[in-house]
Amino acid sequence: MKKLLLLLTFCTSVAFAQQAVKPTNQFSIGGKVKNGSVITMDSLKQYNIQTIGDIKVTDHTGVFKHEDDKVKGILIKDVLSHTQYAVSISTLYFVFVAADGYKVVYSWNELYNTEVGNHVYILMEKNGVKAADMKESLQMTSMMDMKTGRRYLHNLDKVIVGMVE
Ligand SMILES: Nc1nc2c(c(=O)[nH]1)N[C@H]1C(S)=C(S)[C@@H](COP(=O)(O)O)O[C@H]1N2
Ligand SMILES: [Mo]
Repeated sequence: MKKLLLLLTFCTSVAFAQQAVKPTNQFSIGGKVKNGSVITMDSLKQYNIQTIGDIKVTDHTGVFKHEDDKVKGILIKDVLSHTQYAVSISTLYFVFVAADGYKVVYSWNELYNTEVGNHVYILMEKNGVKAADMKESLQMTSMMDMKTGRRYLHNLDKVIVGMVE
């Protein structure tokens, strides 16, 4: 019985543990695209870096976790602008996948056809630290979200373009 309890405790703690961070310094864009590509930390420097300001990060339930200051970033739709799609754009969605497997979704219309898309960034700097020196490496944020933690994705590894069937 004691052994069983120990095993159970172990299993639950593994299930709830946040995975160790794996810094990424590039991400791929693939899926329903005509031209797959790899975006490196270096190639991001060619884009317009905007001063975003401060962001209060909540957890997924809305409880305040921490604040990031002096945030600077690049609009994700600028980075995706070189990508050509193989299908009708209104059915498209983007799955942003982190190195630990955490995933967030945006639709094409959300990014290009609503105000939300004007505030979805890849962070290039926060709290005076450059992205290359952050443990979160390539990090994304959707500034207009109500619960900012949900789509505050650390260690972006790939973008998979999908289509609703
Ligand atoms: N790669 C990755 N990003 C992630 C998560 C994760 O597990 N892995 N958790 C998300 C959740 S649920 C929250 S609330 C925030 C928490 O941000 P913090 O870890 O910087 O406090 O990160 C988000 N981004
Ligand atoms: Mo969370």
